[in-house]
Amino acid sequence: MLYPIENKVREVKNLSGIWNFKMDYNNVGIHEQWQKEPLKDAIPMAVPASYNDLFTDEKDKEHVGYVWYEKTFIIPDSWNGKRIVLRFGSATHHATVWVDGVEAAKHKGGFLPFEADITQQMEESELEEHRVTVALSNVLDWTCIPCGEVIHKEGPGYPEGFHFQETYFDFYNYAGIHRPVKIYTTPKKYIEDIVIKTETEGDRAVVKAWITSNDIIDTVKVIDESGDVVSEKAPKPWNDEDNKYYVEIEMNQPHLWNPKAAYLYKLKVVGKCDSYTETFGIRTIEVTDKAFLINGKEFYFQGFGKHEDSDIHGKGMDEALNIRDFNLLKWMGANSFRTSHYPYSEELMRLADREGFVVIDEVPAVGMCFWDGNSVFAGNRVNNDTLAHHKDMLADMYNRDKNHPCVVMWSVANEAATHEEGAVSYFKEVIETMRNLDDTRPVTMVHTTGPDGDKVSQWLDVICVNRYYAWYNDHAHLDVIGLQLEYEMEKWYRKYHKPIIMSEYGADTIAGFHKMPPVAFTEEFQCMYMEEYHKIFDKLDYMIGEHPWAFADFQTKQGLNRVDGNKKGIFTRNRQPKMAAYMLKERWTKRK
Ligand code: GCB
Repeated sequence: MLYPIENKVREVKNLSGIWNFKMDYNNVGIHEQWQKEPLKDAIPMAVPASYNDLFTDEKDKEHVGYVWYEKTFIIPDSWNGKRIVLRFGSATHHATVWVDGVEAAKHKGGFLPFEADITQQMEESELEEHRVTVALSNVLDWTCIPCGEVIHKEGPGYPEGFHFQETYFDFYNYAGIHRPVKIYTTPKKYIEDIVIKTETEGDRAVVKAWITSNDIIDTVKVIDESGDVVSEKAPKPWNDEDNKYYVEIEMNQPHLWNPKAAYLYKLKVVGKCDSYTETFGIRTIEVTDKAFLINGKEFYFQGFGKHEDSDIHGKGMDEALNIRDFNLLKWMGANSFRTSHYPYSEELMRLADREGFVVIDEVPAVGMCFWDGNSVFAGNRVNNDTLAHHKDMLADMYNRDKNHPCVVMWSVANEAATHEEGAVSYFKEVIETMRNLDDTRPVTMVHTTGPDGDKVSQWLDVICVNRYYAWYNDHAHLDVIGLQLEYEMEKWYRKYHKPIIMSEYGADTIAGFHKMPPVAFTEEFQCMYMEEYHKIFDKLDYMIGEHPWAFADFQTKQGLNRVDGNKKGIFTRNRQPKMAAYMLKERWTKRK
């Protein structure tokens, strides 16, 4: 799916701003067809944003079920004769969209874009002003990812109708229209999709592009950063299929996209009516038994698992926050991050391309593991619908992010119960699906299960492990970390002979807490904790990366282990440094 851009033949209208909003406390709106009329008693709501933290009342913040959004828009006369598309960057988690009361789109999954072609409706409508209505549900069950369950409890100890949304992941289940809503135009004959792959040999590169278009494509140009057309070629029909074109463009001495030294080319596809310019980078990726190579050079991942999370906005896309985060990453010498635990906004991914951050792109498959020994893959939890949705989300993630040079690896899940028998066929299919979608990037999965129990890593290229020695077990005994870490990593390596990234390790730390000698939750302890890990990373040559958990403190559901959120951030939620930020800066800026 292409990102909406403006050019001489395409226009974009951004519907971000204040929308009408209504809580559907009793979840009756769908039945009563609220979309038929303008919402009654609506209140103002910001888009993009999570709605939860904008309220003052817990009933609103924690509501389980539907909320409704509405906005009016105008289609200018100058758009007559154009194709008109309504596009949501994301709506968390499940949305039905109506335009003037007529269903335009239905989408399941809260972290990827979807769109609706509303051309015909707009052409046939005589209304001056149109109304988009969205019914949005935050309910998670076992048919979607992330999985969840609405728990109902009754009996003498519970008020009538007592229920709540249970989640099995460690971030707050923010909901809302989290990313921009746009209406864009294309000519009626239009370019639908472009897939770009690059290959290099010596100081030459080949850029291959597959174009889906019902417009006749005349030419494809490669444009460098100074705006010069470095190459141009007419594409050929591809496989004699209608609407498909293919072109191969050779380039001499191309500039490579390198980590922290990005070089971005543009591929301009020019049709008879439409044109689209996609950004791409030229870089290679290779994985050996001990290394991850970008452009033939060993790459060591130093960076973070992050979250889209901030005060007030929740998971709402925030360009200022994205810039601040990237500046902090640069300041401390980080070169990479994982989109734990769901694909981040397109705007952030475009920024990562430009700033040269290396990204492990993760699908929202988080929470497929119970810590109490109960099974997730047997019985009536994960089922065929979950698998189908998981595969859909892989396809949507690939279709959205395929041309980003920043994406060097796909992560198909975080912390699934890969020790269970039922996980074997499930993940075999998930990993195969990812590989069938993309033959250019390695595939990983982030583990909690240890090497003895794991049954799926034979199909992965890189092993990612999350570990909290001396935190959740042997709490605060720093002297066990080195021994336990080395013992486990050796086991992983002996079993699979694949490179390993420590994709999470960390200790909750309250900014401003200090103690001598250090104790858990102090800033000193967080530094010492990570230093124990680093000694082992530096010793094992198959360790190819360290991503402390987490970049910044973030909101979670309430729990005995969480004092207003997860405090493992190296930065506070407000993006100010804890002591560990300086420790990591010292380590990462020295390491090259
Ligand atoms: C994990 C999860 C992450 C949690 C973290 C923690 O393994 O992947 O989502 O926030 O542990 O702090 O417990």
